[in-house]
Amino acid sequence: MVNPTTAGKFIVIEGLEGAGKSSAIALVREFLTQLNDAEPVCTREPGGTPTAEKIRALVKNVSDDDPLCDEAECLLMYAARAQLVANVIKPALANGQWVLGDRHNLSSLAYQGGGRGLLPLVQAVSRATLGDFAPDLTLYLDIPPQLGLTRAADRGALDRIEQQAIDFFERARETYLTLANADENIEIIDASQPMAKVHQDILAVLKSRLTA
Ligand code: Z5A
Repeated sequence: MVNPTTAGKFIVIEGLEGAGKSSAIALVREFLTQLNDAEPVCTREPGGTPTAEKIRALVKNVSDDDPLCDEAECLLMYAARAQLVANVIKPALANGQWVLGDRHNLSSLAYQGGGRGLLPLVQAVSRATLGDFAPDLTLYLDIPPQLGLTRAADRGALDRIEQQAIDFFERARETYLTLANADENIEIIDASQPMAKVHQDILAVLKSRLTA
């Protein structure tokens, strides 16, 4: 069982760029607030604590004369996550609060594991830093990379990771789907649909998983 000693639950939204995580998070936040009569603690990854936010700035804006190697990128993602889990997520859950995460471990498995081809390293570091700690429910917003990147580009300049070649995102998506299909705590939402339909599907999952 996940988080056996806590009353709060950890809900995570995942997906490639442009999948619509921002509006999905607003919707889920509203749902959880009504469900529990209390706002969930909202986190984002990488980031969410002062130290983890410094790591976020580091991985997103790397200087050209000292490119970040893939292994360092992976370890920095886990350094940020370890801080967030220890100092924010676990204390909130232990306090009976619900936590709503913008990305979590599945992002590292998909991006660094699938995209960068570092799955054995990611799995080893994940085990070493998180043990069997995992979200109670993850909504994976599935979108073809080309469509997601077009949406993300319409929103503004792309960052370092967003500028990867399309096959990087194809591999990340494949990993997301493989892992989601093997885990009953991950629900796949078709995020290529119009936003109203995506939100309808999200609400249906939340109702059946959290209020049944
Ligand atoms: N990363 C990693 O590599 N490893 C890890 O372990 C972790 C993260 C945790 C974080 O960047 C980067 O770090 C991310 C993965 C990597 N990078 N990449 N590439 P971030 O936090 O800055 O960005 P993000 O996580 O990718 O999220 P975002 O950009 O804030 O959200 P989004 O889901 O990608 O997109 P959105 O803003 O919600 O939507 C994009 C646009 O599409 C927007 O204008 C919407 O109005 C529109 N949209 C959304 N849904 C629809 C539908 N259904 N129809 C039409 N238009 C829509």
